[in-house]
Amino acid sequence: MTTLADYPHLASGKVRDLYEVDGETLLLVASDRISAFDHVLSTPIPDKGRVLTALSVFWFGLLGSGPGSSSSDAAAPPAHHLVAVRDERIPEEVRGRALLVRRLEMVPVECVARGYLAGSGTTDYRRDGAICGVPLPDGLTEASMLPAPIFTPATKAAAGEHDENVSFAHVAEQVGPDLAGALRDATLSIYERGSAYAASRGIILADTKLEFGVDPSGALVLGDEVLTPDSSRFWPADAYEPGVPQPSFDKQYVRDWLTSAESGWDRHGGAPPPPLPEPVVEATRARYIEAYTRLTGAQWPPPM
Ligand code: PZK
Repeated sequence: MTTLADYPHLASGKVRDLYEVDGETLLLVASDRISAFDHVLSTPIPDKGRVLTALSVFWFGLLGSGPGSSSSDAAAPPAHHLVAVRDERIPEEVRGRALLVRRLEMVPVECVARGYLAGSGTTDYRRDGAICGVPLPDGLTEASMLPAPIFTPATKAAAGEHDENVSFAHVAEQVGPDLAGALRDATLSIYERGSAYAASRGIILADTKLEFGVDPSGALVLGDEVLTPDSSRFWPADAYEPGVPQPSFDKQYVRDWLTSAESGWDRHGGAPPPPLPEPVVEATRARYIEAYTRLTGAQWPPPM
């Protein structure tokens, strides 16, 4: 029997953990932890790790081109790193919320595509009239649709810091112009496919962050989790209203409660957030499951 303790721990993010299975293979484990306002909350959301993992698997399938596929066809999406989600090598304790993936040489660029104005994009637009050096027309407002999707890369910050938006020229200096161009093309192509599909299911994919790696043959490969609520902004299309911040599909109950008088928490006061009340946990869990069922059209839970 395999247990997680059999695998060397490589890294942990706020809500995910990475282990080494062998020289070519890693295990990417999604926890039930949730973050809000830059804090990891002390209360887990049951099934969140399984929902995000199942969504990633769904998107890898929809985007196509798994390991072994050729990238010589210019129209084809890049290969992805997913090897298996049901496999003997996945310990039972994390089965359903872990991806077995091909080990890559990761490219140290956060590859963001934006179709709408939100978050740091809004901040940068108001200050510069541009995001990551990409000029935008006057007159846009919070949550506006952009004239066309844009590539807005960022460099991964140290723990506790925010990623820093950078220009395409900066990425080209960092990784070379050919790889920079390939990252931009792949990011925009995945955003176009993903957002078109999400729109058909009543969900606006406002933006998304992707990570890529390079395999031993030098091919660009899509890594990490893809098009999940933790890496993307999902907005319910039927409530879309430019001019105001859009409610988050998944975390809005958490944010609303944490900023309400009832929580007693001051998000700027430096103290950790309090535990979530059970109704907020349950409503949030239901939202994650709804994101999965709405996007995939499948039932929850997926067959294991
Ligand atoms: C890799 N991360 C980010 C994710 C963490 C850190 N296929 C791959 N090959 C090699 N390295 C990575 C991947 C992927 N995906 C991903 N860091 C390295 C990350 C989750 C938890 F701590």
